Amino acid sequence: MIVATAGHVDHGKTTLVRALTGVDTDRLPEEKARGMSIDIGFAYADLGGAQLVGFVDVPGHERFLRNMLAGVAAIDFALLVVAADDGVMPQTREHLAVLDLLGIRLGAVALTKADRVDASRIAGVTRELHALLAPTCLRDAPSFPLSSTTGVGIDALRRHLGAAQQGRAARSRDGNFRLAIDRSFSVAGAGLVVTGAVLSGSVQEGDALLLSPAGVSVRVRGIHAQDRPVASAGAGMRCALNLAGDLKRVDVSRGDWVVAAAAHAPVSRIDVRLRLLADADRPLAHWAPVQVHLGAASLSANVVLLQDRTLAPGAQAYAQLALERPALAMHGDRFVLRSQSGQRVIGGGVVIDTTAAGRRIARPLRLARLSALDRGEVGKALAALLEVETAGIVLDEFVLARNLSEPQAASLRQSVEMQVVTVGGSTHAMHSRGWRSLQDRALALVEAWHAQHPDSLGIAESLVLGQLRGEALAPLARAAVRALLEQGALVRDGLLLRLPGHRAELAEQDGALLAQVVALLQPAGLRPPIVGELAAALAMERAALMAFLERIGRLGYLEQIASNRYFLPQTVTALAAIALSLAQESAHGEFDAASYRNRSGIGRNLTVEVLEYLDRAGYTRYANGRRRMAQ
Ligand SMILES: Nc1nc2c(ncn2[C@@H]2O[C@H](COP(=O)(O)OP(=O)(O)OP(=O)(O)O)[C@@H](O)[C@H]2O)c(=O)[nH]1
Ligand SMILES: [Mg+2]
Repeated sequence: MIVATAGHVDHGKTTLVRALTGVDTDRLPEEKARGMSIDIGFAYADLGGAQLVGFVDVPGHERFLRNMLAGVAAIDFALLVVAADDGVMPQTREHLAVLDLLGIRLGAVALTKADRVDASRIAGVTRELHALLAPTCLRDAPSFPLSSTTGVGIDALRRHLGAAQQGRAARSRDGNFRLAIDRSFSVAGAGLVVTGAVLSGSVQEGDALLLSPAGVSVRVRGIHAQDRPVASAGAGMRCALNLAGDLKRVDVSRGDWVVAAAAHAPVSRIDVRLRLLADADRPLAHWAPVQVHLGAASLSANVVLLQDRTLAPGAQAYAQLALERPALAMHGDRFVLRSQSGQRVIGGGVVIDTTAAGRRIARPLRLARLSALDRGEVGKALAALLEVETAGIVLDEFVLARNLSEPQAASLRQSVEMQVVTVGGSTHAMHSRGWRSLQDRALALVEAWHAQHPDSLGIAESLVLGQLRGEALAPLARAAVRALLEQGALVRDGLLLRLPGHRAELAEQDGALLAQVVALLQPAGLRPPIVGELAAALAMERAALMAFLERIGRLGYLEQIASNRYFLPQTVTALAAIALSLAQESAHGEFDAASYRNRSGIGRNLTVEVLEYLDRAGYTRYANGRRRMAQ
């Protein structure tokens, strides 16, 4: 468990932490000289639980609010410190607002300096605090009148903290590891050490992680968790990690992260639910400049209001944060906003979506997405998102944004009514209803083609996929066609799709001439004769034969490879299969023209024509002298 102090300057936070733990968290010479905390300090105490309780002592002075915010980013328990003589002061309110924006429900009030006042004053301040806490997440926090100088009341608070630690359910270690760095330093002989709170997941000695957002690979040489050397640690602990790696040119500082590789996804726009504090001076305007505190990071940003033109004090709305530089954020992360002019806390909220914020999406769809994703229960959120995103979603993005573990993702796949399609390592999903209508639509397209072109063998697959593109993400559209082929609801002939019952009806003369052409093409295998040779063999005018081939080609009986070459559909299929097997055999899924020529044996010139045709037909993709399969 991690406990953080909060409260007005000089109200006795540091003295109380020392009374509870024996540790003076004011370590900087300047802090000692001024008798005032400047940066966050750390201490640990054994309160009878399996682990030590970690304390983060924050500075109360308004000038060091930024440090306070870095300290409370990932705490479990808030210890609001109020001096009984002073009572509620500005930073009492401001720190309480921060704790409320962060959604911290577990906490207690320490009424310090009780030795300086009488019982009626204690009762008065307690009443005032009760009213102050009532509208916040901390409304149930009990008060402990105490004196850190005489020691009266300290034991009662210590017992309460111990009981809170034991009564608290252990945090889940599911999901990717994320540690928000609040300090970083070099230790002679050991190298780089970073400390911070673990927001999610777990870490073991030897793990390969990334410094983020820089994206530098590191390895974990050693771990201290809650002040003790350990082999592994997880969410809800403060950790010090000794990191190895190529760190000479990296500048690691507060606000950076150490994360599992999968969680390294910096974004410069985040969609959020934002609340402006009721006591904010003025409404928040569109594009207002703000300071965003996220994890231990602090960044400049502008607020893009997605609903009304302004946000009134006390109101809540969906908005987008346009960050000055890329940062890490995940669904459910809390943030606090300060005004850039006054430096006051003005609001904060919850990260809802990091996956679509950078994309251009019409505002109504964005808002619909946000209210879908804003549902707490993950299955409900996914189901609602699939209703909104009728063309389907990249399921991997959803799983990552929620930081779900593999078993959690698997059970999600079971519980939500959707079609999941995995191609080439990425997973897409679509509502089951949408999946069925996508298939119906594909069938309807083929049927309509047959009705309009009774003499055509079928419709080009690329044409069907092109028509489906507006209704489904490309991998889902391709999968829908593939499913219909597997079910036998569609048949593929070369590059064409047709219904199994469809029989093309050619005029008698055309049928006879086609049979003669097929008889010449078939025995030639992968190197069929060119149009001039066919015309000579058939004793026909080249122009007349050309006109016939063009017409019959459009109907799908033959495929035009180059200006003077028509191939049988099955020849095209065989040529494409050679490309596929070359790509599959190579380590990087690529091949060059020379290896295609060797494998096919069709000679250099024809190889060029065939490969260019395969590019055009959408089978292969050319880049830098090599080709890979397009799908
Ligand atoms: N009489 C009395 N004095 C106290 C008590 N607690 C703290 N003090 C005194 O109050 C002064 C401020 O205490 P700190 O613990 O430094 O206050 P703080 O909240 O940490 O201050 P910042 O970190 O600067 O916000 C010190 O002189 C303490 O000795 C108490 O319970 N009784
Ligand atoms: Mg202090």
